[in-house]
Amino acid sequence: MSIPEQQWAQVVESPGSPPVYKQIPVAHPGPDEILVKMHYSGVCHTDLHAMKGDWPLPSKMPLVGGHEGAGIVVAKGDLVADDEFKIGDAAGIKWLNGSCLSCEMCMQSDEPLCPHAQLSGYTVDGTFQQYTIGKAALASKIPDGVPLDATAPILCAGITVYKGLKESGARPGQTVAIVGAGGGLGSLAQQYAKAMGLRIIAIDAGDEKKAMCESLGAEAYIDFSSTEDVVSAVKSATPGGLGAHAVLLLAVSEKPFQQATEYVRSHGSVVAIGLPAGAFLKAPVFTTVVRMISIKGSYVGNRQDGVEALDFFARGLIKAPFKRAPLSDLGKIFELMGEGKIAGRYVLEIPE
Ligand code: 8ID
Ligand code: ZN
Repeated sequence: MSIPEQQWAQVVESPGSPPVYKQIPVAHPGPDEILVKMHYSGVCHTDLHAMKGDWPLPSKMPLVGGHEGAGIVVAKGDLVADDEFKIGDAAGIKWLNGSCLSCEMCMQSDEPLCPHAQLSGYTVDGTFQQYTIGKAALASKIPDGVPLDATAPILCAGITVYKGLKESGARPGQTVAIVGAGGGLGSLAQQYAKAMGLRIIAIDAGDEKKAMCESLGAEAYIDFSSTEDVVSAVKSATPGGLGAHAVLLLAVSEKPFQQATEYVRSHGSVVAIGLPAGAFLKAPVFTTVVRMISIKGSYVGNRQDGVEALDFFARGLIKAPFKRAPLSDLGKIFELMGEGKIAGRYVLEIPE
């Protein structure tokens, strides 16, 4: 397999400037790394945060973004055994590109919390290019026979919401309110929630997202842009009007992060996953205590969460809509995403 010296990539030159589609050199994998020829990459709202530079976490610049990459291994370092990855294997590059595997966090399978974690499309170049490098230990094995385009969004959105649902502690038959249900994470959250036997209240805006949420399994759709009292609307959509057993916060705006404890059921949990810039979680101490509400964050997933989320998908339980577009369209997709106009996920076709 011949690997070129140069490749097409979307490059953000400085924070806040749109990506530039241009040729850059192909990198060579280190001893513990694989080089993956990208076939598809999902576009996550995290990539837009990275472009804007709106998080309190410095990124590399210039930056090739992207962290939902599905493709084929075309080269690997000497330390990568064949039972890890062989040339020709399908592989996924995720947000967690690499971690030290020896710190306390890594030792207890909290790799995303490793202080030395390397992040695809943030601290190292990501999947908006033809050839991406990943540490073999953290790259995902993609199960045989699954389509690589639909697999791409599983690699961040799918794993993240699957982990978030587990962290919520919600049990089969209970109700989860999904805030930002019409977006990339939200569309997958509904499918995972359904597969896990949960009942779903979807919260987002507009009729296109309403239709999508209803087709994905939501029992109720609450349009935050036209509903005067979202809190009462969520409560009245739950059995007994007691509120949702769990709330998954996936929105990229602060308000729902302040509001969720008002419609979560007593002894329920609020799981923050979305990362709106500069936002704060806020809840009254009194009601949080006397209603025994848990508020927690959830951040991507560990290696086993990845295996499990991909397995749900490979078994045909997860079918979320996505739109395909060429890699050259990334700038336009960022604009639509910033305006909240994307129902589901965009998946970029990486040129051969
Ligand atoms: O590990 C993590 N915690 C993790 C992993 C991946 C992504 C966190 N994220 C973060 C992203 O960085 C981003 O901040 O999750 C957030 C959502 O990512 P996404 O699903 O890729 O974004 P999207 O497709 O743009 O969807 C966001 C949805 O939120 C809705 C929008 O209409 C859109 O459909 N929304 C907004 I903005 N305000 C809302 C509100 N008040 C709302 N929905 C309900 N109520
Ligand atoms: Zn992501």
